Amino acid sequence: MASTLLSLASATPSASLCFHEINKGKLNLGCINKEKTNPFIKAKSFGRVSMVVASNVSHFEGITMAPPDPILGVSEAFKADDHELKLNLGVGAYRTEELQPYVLDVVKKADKLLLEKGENLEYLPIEGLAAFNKVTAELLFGADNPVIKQQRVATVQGLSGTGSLRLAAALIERYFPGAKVLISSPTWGNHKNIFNDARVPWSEYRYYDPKTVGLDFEGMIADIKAAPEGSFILLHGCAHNPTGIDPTPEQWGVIADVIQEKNHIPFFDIAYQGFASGSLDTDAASVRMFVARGMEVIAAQSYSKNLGLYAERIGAINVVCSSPEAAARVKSQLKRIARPMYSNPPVHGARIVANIVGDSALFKEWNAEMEMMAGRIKNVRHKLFDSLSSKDKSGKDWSFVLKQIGMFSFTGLNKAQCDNMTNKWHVYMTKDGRISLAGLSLAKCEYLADAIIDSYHNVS
Ligand code: PGU
Repeated sequence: MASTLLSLASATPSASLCFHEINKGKLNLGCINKEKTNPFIKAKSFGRVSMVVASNVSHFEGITMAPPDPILGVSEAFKADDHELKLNLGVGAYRTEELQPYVLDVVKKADKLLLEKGENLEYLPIEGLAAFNKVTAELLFGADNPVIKQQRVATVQGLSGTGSLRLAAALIERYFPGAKVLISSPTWGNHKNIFNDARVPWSEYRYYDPKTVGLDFEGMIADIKAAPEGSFILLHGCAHNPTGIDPTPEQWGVIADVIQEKNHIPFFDIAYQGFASGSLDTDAASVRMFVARGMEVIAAQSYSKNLGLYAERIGAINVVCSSPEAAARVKSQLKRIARPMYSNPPVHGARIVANIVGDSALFKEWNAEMEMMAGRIKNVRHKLFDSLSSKDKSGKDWSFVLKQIGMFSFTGLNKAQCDNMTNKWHVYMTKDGRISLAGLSLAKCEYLADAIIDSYHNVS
Protein backbone atom coordinates (compact mmCIF):
# COMPACT_ATOMS: atom_id res chain seq x y z
CA MET A 1 0.00 0.00 0.00
CA ALA A 2 2.65 2.50 1.02
CA SER A 3 4.76 1.78 -2.07
CA THR A 4 1.80 2.39 -4.44
CA LEU A 5 1.12 5.68 -2.73
CA LEU A 6 4.75 6.62 -2.99
CA SER A 7 4.83 6.05 -6.76
CA LEU A 8 1.73 8.22 -7.21
CA ALA A 9 3.01 10.83 -4.83
CA SER A 10 5.99 11.57 -7.01
CA ALA A 11 3.80 12.29 -10.08
CA THR A 12 2.74 15.90 -9.34
CA PRO A 13 4.04 18.82 -7.29
CA SER A 14 0.91 18.88 -5.12
CA ALA A 15 1.27 15.20 -4.47
CA SER A 16 4.81 15.73 -3.18
CA LEU A 17 3.18 17.28 -0.12
CA CYS A 18 1.55 13.93 0.47
CA PHE A 19 4.90 12.28 0.08
CA HIS A 20 6.21 14.57 2.79
CA GLU A 21 3.27 13.73 5.00
CA ILE A 22 3.67 10.02 4.39
CA ASN A 23 7.27 10.36 5.45
CA LYS A 24 6.06 12.00 8.63
CA GLY A 25 3.83 8.97 9.16
CA LYS A 26 0.54 10.72 8.24
CA LEU A 27 -1.20 9.00 5.33
CA ASN A 28 -3.18 11.86 3.79
CA LEU A 29 -5.37 10.06 1.25
CA GLY A 30 -7.52 13.19 0.86
CA CYS A 31 -4.97 15.08 -1.21
CA ILE A 32 -4.55 12.17 -3.63
CA ASN A 33 -8.29 11.96 -4.22
CA LYS A 34 -8.35 15.68 -4.99
CA GLU A 35 -6.86 15.01 -8.44
CA LYS A 36 -9.62 12.54 -9.28
CA THR A 37 -12.48 14.88 -8.42
CA ASN A 38 -11.34 17.79 -10.61
CA PRO A 39 -14.14 17.93 -13.23
CA PHE A 40 -11.82 19.42 -15.88
CA ILE A 41 -9.42 16.53 -15.85
CA LYS A 42 -10.25 13.05 -17.08
CA ALA A 43 -8.44 10.41 -15.09
CA LYS A 44 -7.53 7.13 -16.75
CA SER A 45 -7.06 4.47 -14.14
CA PHE A 46 -4.28 1.88 -14.21
CA GLY A 47 -5.11 -0.07 -11.12
CA ARG A 48 -4.22 2.02 -8.10
CA VAL A 49 -2.05 4.43 -10.07
CA SER A 50 -3.73 7.15 -12.20
CA MET A 51 -2.54 8.89 -15.35
CA VAL A 52 -4.17 12.29 -15.91
CA VAL A 53 -5.33 13.14 -19.44
CA ALA A 54 -6.74 16.62 -20.17
CA SER A 55 -9.98 16.60 -22.14
CA ASN A 56 -12.11 19.29 -23.78
CA VAL A 57 -15.33 17.35 -23.41
CA SER A 58 -17.21 18.69 -20.40
CA HIS A 59 -19.44 16.57 -18.24
CA PHE A 60 -21.74 19.59 -18.33
CA GLU A 61 -22.04 19.68 -22.13
CA GLY A 62 -25.78 18.98 -21.94
CA ILE A 63 -26.51 22.01 -19.77
CA THR A 64 -27.98 24.85 -21.81
CA MET A 65 -27.60 28.56 -21.03
CA ALA A 66 -30.33 29.86 -18.71
CA PRO A 67 -31.99 33.14 -19.68
CA PRO A 68 -31.16 36.22 -17.56
CA ASP A 69 -33.56 36.79 -14.65
CA PRO A 70 -36.36 39.14 -15.73
CA ILE A 71 -35.84 41.35 -12.65
CA LEU A 72 -32.31 40.88 -11.29
CA GLY A 73 -30.96 40.55 -14.86
CA VAL A 74 -32.07 44.15 -15.49
CA SER A 75 -29.50 45.41 -12.97
CA GLU A 76 -26.76 43.51 -14.79
CA ALA A 77 -27.74 45.11 -18.11
CA PHE A 78 -27.88 48.53 -16.41
CA LYS A 79 -24.33 48.15 -15.10
CA ALA A 80 -23.06 47.36 -18.58
CA ASP A 81 -24.51 50.63 -20.00
CA ASP A 82 -22.26 53.69 -19.64
CA HIS A 83 -24.73 56.34 -20.85
CA GLU A 84 -24.78 59.31 -18.47
CA LEU A 85 -28.59 59.56 -18.35
CA LYS A 86 -29.19 55.87 -17.64
CA LEU A 87 -31.79 55.02 -15.00
CA ASN A 88 -32.31 51.71 -13.20
CA LEU A 89 -36.02 51.32 -12.48
CA GLY A 90 -35.89 47.52 -12.62
CA VAL A 91 -35.31 46.06 -9.19
CA GLY A 92 -37.50 47.16 -6.30
CA ALA A 93 -34.77 48.65 -4.14
CA TYR A 94 -34.93 52.02 -2.43
CA ARG A 95 -32.51 54.73 -3.55
CA THR A 96 -31.88 58.22 -2.19
CA GLU A 97 -32.72 61.37 -4.16
CA GLU A 98 -29.10 61.10 -5.40
CA LEU A 99 -30.00 57.59 -6.63
CA GLN A 100 -27.64 55.93 -4.20
CA PRO A 101 -28.41 52.78 -2.17
CA TYR A 102 -29.55 53.63 1.34
CA VAL A 103 -28.57 52.03 4.64
CA LEU A 104 -31.02 53.13 7.32
CA ASP A 105 -29.45 55.13 10.19
CA VAL A 106 -31.30 52.91 12.63
CA VAL A 107 -29.67 49.85 11.07
CA LYS A 108 -26.24 51.46 11.47
CA LYS A 109 -27.02 52.12 15.14
CA ALA A 110 -28.24 48.56 15.74
CA ASP A 111 -25.12 47.26 13.98
CA LYS A 112 -22.88 49.33 16.26
CA LEU A 113 -24.65 48.03 19.35
CA LEU A 114 -24.23 44.47 18.11
CA LEU A 115 -20.52 45.03 17.65
CA GLU A 116 -20.22 46.45 21.16
CA LYS A 117 -22.06 43.46 22.61
CA GLY A 118 -19.59 41.18 20.84
CA GLU A 119 -22.01 38.31 20.33
CA ASN A 120 -20.76 34.95 19.14
CA LEU A 121 -21.33 33.41 15.71
CA GLU A 122 -22.45 29.93 16.73
CA TYR A 123 -25.15 28.21 14.67
CA LEU A 124 -28.69 29.40 15.23
CA PRO A 125 -31.37 26.79 15.93
CA ILE A 126 -33.02 25.49 12.74
CA GLU A 127 -36.04 27.76 13.32
CA GLY A 128 -33.83 30.84 13.70
CA LEU A 129 -33.25 33.42 16.42
CA ALA A 130 -35.94 33.16 19.11
CA ALA A 131 -35.97 36.93 19.78
CA PHE A 132 -36.44 37.58 16.05
CA ASN A 133 -39.24 35.05 15.67
CA LYS A 134 -41.08 36.62 18.59
CA VAL A 135 -40.90 40.21 17.31
CA THR A 136 -41.58 39.35 13.67
CA ALA A 137 -44.87 37.61 14.51
CA GLU A 138 -45.83 40.50 16.80
CA LEU A 139 -45.05 43.03 14.11
CA LEU A 140 -47.27 41.26 11.62
CA PHE A 141 -50.23 40.19 13.74
CA GLY A 142 -50.00 42.83 16.49
CA ALA A 143 -48.42 42.05 19.88
CA ASP A 144 -51.83 41.68 21.56
CA ASN A 145 -53.27 39.36 18.98
CA PRO A 146 -54.88 36.32 20.69
CA VAL A 147 -53.22 33.97 18.18
CA ILE A 148 -49.86 34.95 19.66
CA LYS A 149 -51.00 34.72 23.26
CA GLN A 150 -52.53 31.29 22.53
CA GLN A 151 -49.31 30.14 20.81
CA ARG A 152 -51.16 29.32 17.63
CA VAL A 153 -48.53 30.72 15.27
CA ALA A 154 -45.71 28.58 13.91
CA THR A 155 -42.96 31.08 13.06
CA VAL A 156 -39.71 30.07 11.41
CA GLN A 157 -36.99 32.51 10.32
CA GLY A 158 -36.48 32.25 6.57
CA LEU A 159 -34.02 33.43 3.94
CA SER A 160 -35.93 36.66 3.43
CA GLY A 161 -39.29 36.69 1.64
CA THR A 162 -38.17 34.35 -1.13
CA GLY A 163 -36.79 31.67 1.18
CA SER A 164 -39.83 31.91 3.45
CA LEU A 165 -42.19 31.44 0.51
CA ARG A 166 -40.09 28.47 -0.60
CA LEU A 167 -40.44 26.81 2.82
CA ALA A 168 -44.21 27.23 2.69
CA ALA A 169 -44.28 25.86 -0.86
CA ALA A 170 -42.38 22.78 0.32
CA LEU A 171 -44.84 22.34 3.20
CA ILE A 172 -47.76 22.48 0.74
CA GLU A 173 -46.09 19.99 -1.60
CA ARG A 174 -45.48 17.57 1.26
CA TYR A 175 -48.73 17.78 3.19
CA PHE A 176 -51.33 18.86 0.62
CA PRO A 177 -50.53 16.69 -2.38
CA GLY A 178 -52.25 17.91 -5.52
CA ALA A 179 -53.52 21.12 -3.85
CA LYS A 180 -53.31 24.13 -6.09
CA VAL A 181 -51.95 27.58 -5.34
CA LEU A 182 -53.81 30.43 -7.03
CA ILE A 183 -51.67 33.42 -7.87
CA SER A 184 -52.72 36.81 -9.18
CA SER A 185 -52.37 37.72 -12.83
CA PRO A 186 -49.92 39.40 -12.99
CA THR A 187 -47.70 38.77 -10.00
CA TRP A 188 -44.08 39.03 -8.88
CA GLY A 189 -42.31 36.84 -11.44
CA ASN A 190 -40.51 34.68 -8.90
CA HIS A 191 -43.76 33.27 -7.47
CA LYS A 192 -44.08 30.99 -10.48
CA ASN A 193 -40.46 29.83 -10.15
CA ILE A 194 -40.93 29.10 -6.45
CA PHE A 195 -44.00 26.91 -6.94
CA ASN A 196 -42.58 25.26 -10.06
CA ASP A 197 -39.38 24.32 -8.25
CA ALA A 198 -41.35 23.04 -5.25
CA ARG A 199 -43.55 21.04 -7.69
CA VAL A 200 -46.72 22.70 -6.46
CA PRO A 201 -49.40 23.13 -9.15
CA TRP A 202 -50.57 26.70 -9.61
CA SER A 203 -52.99 28.67 -11.73
CA GLU A 204 -53.86 32.34 -12.00
CA TYR A 205 -56.79 34.41 -10.84
CA ARG A 206 -57.72 37.60 -12.64
CA TYR A 207 -56.41 40.71 -10.89
CA TYR A 208 -55.44 43.54 -13.21
CA ASP A 209 -57.82 45.11 -15.67
CA PRO A 210 -55.90 46.94 -18.41
CA LYS A 211 -59.05 48.81 -19.49
CA THR A 212 -59.48 50.55 -16.14
CA VAL A 213 -55.81 50.21 -15.15
CA GLY A 214 -57.36 48.99 -11.89
CA LEU A 215 -58.46 45.87 -10.06
CA ASP A 216 -60.60 43.31 -11.88
CA PHE A 217 -62.46 42.60 -8.66
CA GLU A 218 -65.31 40.60 -10.20
CA GLY A 219 -62.88 38.43 -12.14
CA MET A 220 -60.79 37.88 -9.04
CA ILE A 221 -63.78 36.79 -6.94
CA ALA A 222 -65.15 34.55 -9.71
CA ASP A 223 -61.78 32.79 -10.13
CA ILE A 224 -61.29 32.25 -6.38
CA LYS A 225 -64.84 30.87 -6.20
CA ALA A 226 -64.18 28.52 -9.11
CA ALA A 227 -60.97 27.06 -7.62
CA PRO A 228 -61.16 23.55 -6.14
CA GLU A 229 -62.13 23.63 -2.47
CA GLY A 230 -59.10 23.81 -0.17
CA SER A 231 -56.85 25.70 -2.59
CA PHE A 232 -54.17 28.07 -1.35
CA ILE A 233 -54.89 31.66 -2.41
CA LEU A 234 -51.71 33.70 -2.67
CA LEU A 235 -52.43 37.34 -1.77
CA HIS A 236 -50.10 40.33 -1.64
CA GLY A 237 -50.65 41.73 1.86
CA CYS A 238 -50.10 45.30 0.65
CA ALA A 239 -48.53 47.19 -2.26
CA HIS A 240 -49.27 44.56 -4.91
CA ASN A 241 -46.26 43.80 -7.10
CA PRO A 242 -46.17 44.70 -9.98
CA THR A 243 -49.44 46.62 -10.31
CA GLY A 244 -49.41 48.81 -7.15
CA ILE A 245 -53.16 48.20 -6.95
CA ASP A 246 -54.60 46.88 -3.67
CA PRO A 247 -58.17 45.90 -2.84
CA THR A 248 -60.08 48.37 -0.64
CA PRO A 249 -60.87 47.28 2.96
CA GLU A 250 -64.42 46.41 1.80
CA GLN A 251 -63.09 44.34 -1.08
CA TRP A 252 -60.71 42.53 1.30
CA GLY A 253 -63.81 41.60 3.33
CA VAL A 254 -65.49 40.04 0.28
CA ILE A 255 -62.27 38.19 -0.63
CA ALA A 256 -62.17 36.76 2.91
CA ASP A 257 -65.85 35.73 2.64
CA VAL A 258 -65.22 33.75 -0.54
CA ILE A 259 -62.06 32.14 0.79
CA GLN A 260 -63.92 31.10 3.93
CA GLU A 261 -66.93 29.78 2.00
CA LYS A 262 -64.71 27.66 -0.23
CA ASN A 263 -62.58 26.40 2.64
CA HIS A 264 -59.51 27.80 0.90
CA ILE A 265 -56.36 28.72 2.79
CA PRO A 266 -55.17 32.35 2.50
CA PHE A 267 -51.44 32.57 1.84
CA PHE A 268 -50.07 36.09 2.25
CA ASP A 269 -46.85 37.37 0.77
CA ILE A 270 -46.16 40.58 2.65
CA ALA A 271 -42.86 41.98 1.43
CA TYR A 272 -43.70 45.68 1.82
CA GLN A 273 -45.13 46.11 5.32
CA GLY A 274 -44.73 49.80 6.13
CA PHE A 275 -43.76 50.72 2.60
CA ALA A 276 -47.26 51.15 1.16
CA SER A 277 -48.68 53.63 3.67
CA GLY A 278 -45.65 54.42 5.81
CA SER A 279 -47.35 52.62 8.74
CA LEU A 280 -46.57 49.04 9.77
CA ASP A 281 -50.02 48.58 11.32
CA THR A 282 -52.02 49.97 8.40
CA ASP A 283 -50.13 47.76 5.95
CA ALA A 284 -50.79 44.63 8.05
CA ALA A 285 -54.55 45.29 8.19
CA SER A 286 -55.42 42.74 5.48
CA VAL A 287 -53.58 39.89 7.21
CA ARG A 288 -54.97 40.84 10.62
CA MET A 289 -58.54 40.94 9.29
CA PHE A 290 -58.28 37.34 8.04
CA VAL A 291 -56.77 36.22 11.35
CA ALA A 292 -59.49 38.05 13.33
CA ARG A 293 -62.07 35.97 11.49
CA GLY A 294 -60.52 32.87 13.03
CA MET A 295 -59.05 31.68 9.75
CA GLU A 296 -55.87 29.66 9.43
CA VAL A 297 -53.41 31.78 7.49
CA ILE A 298 -49.92 31.44 6.01
CA ALA A 299 -47.83 34.63 5.82
CA ALA A 300 -44.33 35.16 4.43
CA GLN A 301 -42.50 38.30 5.61
CA SER A 302 -39.47 40.15 4.31
CA TYR A 303 -37.24 42.85 5.80
CA SER A 304 -35.50 43.59 2.51
CA LYS A 305 -37.49 46.73 1.76
CA ASN A 306 -38.83 48.12 5.02
CA LEU A 307 -35.46 47.88 6.81
CA GLY A 308 -33.32 47.95 3.68
CA LEU A 309 -31.78 44.59 4.68
CA TYR A 310 -31.80 43.23 1.12
CA ALA A 311 -28.52 41.35 1.33
CA GLU A 312 -29.01 40.08 4.88
CA ARG A 313 -31.73 37.70 3.65
CA ILE A 314 -33.97 38.11 6.64
CA GLY A 315 -37.66 37.23 6.75
CA ALA A 316 -40.02 34.67 8.23
CA ILE A 317 -42.76 32.21 7.47
CA ASN A 318 -45.75 32.22 9.83
CA VAL A 319 -48.50 29.63 9.88
CA VAL A 320 -51.50 30.57 12.03
CA CYS A 321 -53.19 27.35 13.15
CA SER A 322 -56.42 26.65 14.98
CA SER A 323 -54.64 25.07 17.95
CA PRO A 324 -51.25 25.38 19.66
CA GLU A 325 -50.70 21.65 19.08
CA ALA A 326 -51.16 22.03 15.32
CA ALA A 327 -48.80 25.05 15.35
CA ALA A 328 -46.14 23.01 17.16
CA ARG A 329 -46.44 20.20 14.62
CA VAL A 330 -46.31 22.57 11.65
CA LYS A 331 -43.24 24.27 13.09
CA SER A 332 -41.51 20.92 13.56
CA GLN A 333 -42.14 20.08 9.90
CA LEU A 334 -40.96 23.49 8.66
CA LYS A 335 -37.73 22.84 10.55
CA ARG A 336 -37.49 19.42 8.97
CA ILE A 337 -37.80 21.02 5.52
CA ALA A 338 -35.22 23.72 6.33
CA ARG A 339 -32.59 21.37 7.75
CA PRO A 340 -31.50 19.62 4.53
CA MET A 341 -31.96 22.81 2.46
CA TYR A 342 -29.71 25.22 4.40
CA SER A 343 -29.55 23.79 7.94
CA ASN A 344 -30.15 27.02 9.83
CA PRO A 345 -30.51 30.68 8.87
CA PRO A 346 -27.97 33.54 9.11
CA VAL A 347 -27.84 35.44 12.39
CA HIS A 348 -26.85 39.02 11.60
CA GLY A 349 -30.05 40.34 10.04
CA ALA A 350 -32.13 38.55 12.66
CA ARG A 351 -30.24 40.32 15.45
CA ILE A 352 -30.66 43.69 13.74
CA VAL A 353 -34.44 43.24 13.43
CA ALA A 354 -34.79 41.87 16.97
CA ASN A 355 -32.80 44.75 18.43
CA ILE A 356 -34.66 47.45 16.53
CA VAL A 357 -38.15 46.12 17.14
CA GLY A 358 -37.35 45.19 20.73
CA ASP A 359 -36.07 48.67 21.65
CA SER A 360 -38.71 51.39 21.81
CA ALA A 361 -36.34 54.25 20.89
CA LEU A 362 -34.90 52.39 17.88
CA PHE A 363 -38.37 51.23 16.87
CA LYS A 364 -39.57 54.84 16.80
CA GLU A 365 -36.59 55.85 14.71
CA TRP A 366 -37.26 53.03 12.27
CA ASN A 367 -40.87 54.14 11.83
CA ALA A 368 -39.74 57.70 11.11
CA GLU A 369 -37.22 56.53 8.52
CA MET A 370 -39.76 54.26 6.88
CA GLU A 371 -42.20 57.14 6.64
CA MET A 372 -39.44 59.22 5.08
CA MET A 373 -38.75 56.52 2.45
CA ALA A 374 -42.44 55.98 1.69
CA GLY A 375 -42.85 59.79 1.54
CA ARG A 376 -40.02 60.22 -0.95
CA ILE A 377 -41.61 57.64 -3.24
CA LYS A 378 -44.98 59.40 -2.97
CA ASN A 379 -43.35 62.73 -3.90
CA VAL A 380 -41.72 61.16 -6.93
CA ARG A 381 -45.05 59.59 -7.91
CA HIS A 382 -46.72 63.02 -7.87
CA LYS A 383 -43.92 64.69 -9.78
CA LEU A 384 -43.99 61.96 -12.44
CA PHE A 385 -47.75 62.38 -12.82
CA ASP A 386 -47.37 66.17 -13.11
CA SER A 387 -44.61 65.79 -15.70
CA LEU A 388 -46.60 63.28 -17.77
CA SER A 389 -49.76 65.41 -17.64
CA SER A 390 -48.09 68.67 -18.56
CA LYS A 391 -45.83 67.29 -21.30
CA ASP A 392 -48.32 64.97 -23.02
CA LYS A 393 -50.69 67.03 -25.17
CA SER A 394 -52.69 64.04 -26.42
CA GLY A 395 -55.26 64.19 -23.63
CA LYS A 396 -54.31 60.78 -22.25
CA ASP A 397 -55.32 60.31 -18.64
CA TRP A 398 -52.23 59.52 -16.57
CA SER A 399 -54.02 59.61 -13.21
CA PHE A 400 -53.56 55.84 -12.75
CA VAL A 401 -49.99 56.67 -11.63
CA LEU A 402 -51.47 58.39 -8.58
CA LYS A 403 -53.90 55.58 -7.80
CA GLN A 404 -51.13 53.00 -7.50
CA ILE A 405 -49.26 52.55 -4.22
CA GLY A 406 -45.95 51.19 -2.96
CA MET A 407 -42.63 51.07 -4.75
CA PHE A 408 -43.90 50.46 -8.26
CA SER A 409 -45.90 51.96 -11.06
CA PHE A 410 -47.39 49.66 -13.65
CA THR A 411 -47.22 51.83 -16.76
CA GLY A 412 -49.16 49.65 -19.18
CA LEU A 413 -46.26 49.84 -21.68
CA ASN A 414 -45.96 46.70 -23.79
CA LYS A 415 -42.75 44.79 -24.45
CA ALA A 416 -41.81 46.74 -27.61
CA GLN A 417 -42.43 50.01 -25.77
CA CYS A 418 -40.33 48.78 -22.81
CA ASP A 419 -37.56 47.91 -25.29
CA ASN A 420 -37.73 51.48 -26.61
CA MET A 421 -37.44 52.80 -23.05
CA THR A 422 -34.21 50.87 -22.62
CA ASN A 423 -32.68 51.00 -26.10
CA LYS A 424 -33.42 54.62 -26.89
CA TRP A 425 -33.73 56.26 -23.47
CA HIS A 426 -31.46 54.04 -21.32
CA VAL A 427 -34.29 53.51 -18.85
CA TYR A 428 -33.96 49.99 -17.44
CA MET A 429 -37.23 48.36 -16.36
CA THR A 430 -38.92 44.97 -16.39
CA LYS A 431 -40.58 43.96 -19.64
CA ASP A 432 -44.04 43.77 -18.04
CA GLY A 433 -44.14 47.59 -18.00
CA ARG A 434 -43.29 47.97 -14.32
CA ILE A 435 -41.07 50.81 -13.10
CA SER A 436 -39.65 51.06 -9.60
CA LEU A 437 -40.33 54.58 -8.36
CA ALA A 438 -37.96 53.82 -5.48
CA GLY A 439 -35.16 54.09 -8.05
CA LEU A 440 -36.33 57.47 -9.40
CA SER A 441 -35.43 60.98 -8.20
CA LEU A 442 -37.44 64.18 -8.50
CA ALA A 443 -34.70 65.49 -10.79
CA LYS A 444 -35.20 62.63 -13.28
CA CYS A 445 -39.01 62.75 -13.47
CA GLU A 446 -39.14 64.97 -16.54
CA TYR A 447 -36.65 62.85 -18.43
CA LEU A 448 -38.64 59.73 -17.54
CA ALA A 449 -41.89 61.39 -18.61
CA ASP A 450 -40.33 62.20 -22.03
CA ALA A 451 -39.26 58.56 -22.38
CA ILE A 452 -42.70 57.19 -21.44
CA ILE A 453 -44.59 59.60 -23.71
CA ASP A 454 -42.30 58.81 -26.65
CA SER A 455 -42.59 55.04 -26.10
CA TYR A 456 -46.35 55.20 -25.58
CA HIS A 457 -47.18 57.27 -28.67
CA ASN A 458 -44.45 56.37 -31.11
CA VAL A 459 -44.04 52.61 -30.61
CA SER A 460 -46.90 50.18 -31.03
N1 PGU B 1 -42.49 38.98 -2.57
C1 PGU B 1 -42.69 40.04 -3.34
C2 PGU B 1 -44.08 40.41 -3.73
C3 PGU B 1 -41.59 40.79 -3.80
O1 PGU B 1 -41.81 41.84 -4.56
C4 PGU B 1 -40.29 40.40 -3.44
C5 PGU B 1 -39.09 41.14 -3.93
C6 PGU B 1 -40.16 39.31 -2.58
C7 PGU B 1 -41.28 38.61 -2.16
C8 PGU B 1 -38.85 38.78 -2.10
O2 PGU B 1 -37.93 39.62 -1.65
P1 PGU B 1 -36.78 39.14 -0.66
O3 PGU B 1 -35.66 40.04 -0.91
O4 PGU B 1 -36.49 37.72 -0.95
O5 PGU B 1 -37.37 39.31 0.70
N2 PGU B 1 -39.17 41.70 -5.18
C9 PGU B 1 -38.28 42.72 -5.64
C10 PGU B 1 -36.82 42.37 -5.47
C11 PGU B 1 -36.08 41.70 -6.56
C12 PGU B 1 -36.49 40.25 -6.71
O6 PGU B 1 -37.18 39.97 -7.69
O7 PGU B 1 -36.09 39.43 -5.85
C13 PGU B 1 -38.69 43.13 -7.05
O8 PGU B 1 -38.02 43.96 -7.63
O9 PGU B 1 -39.74 42.68 -7.53
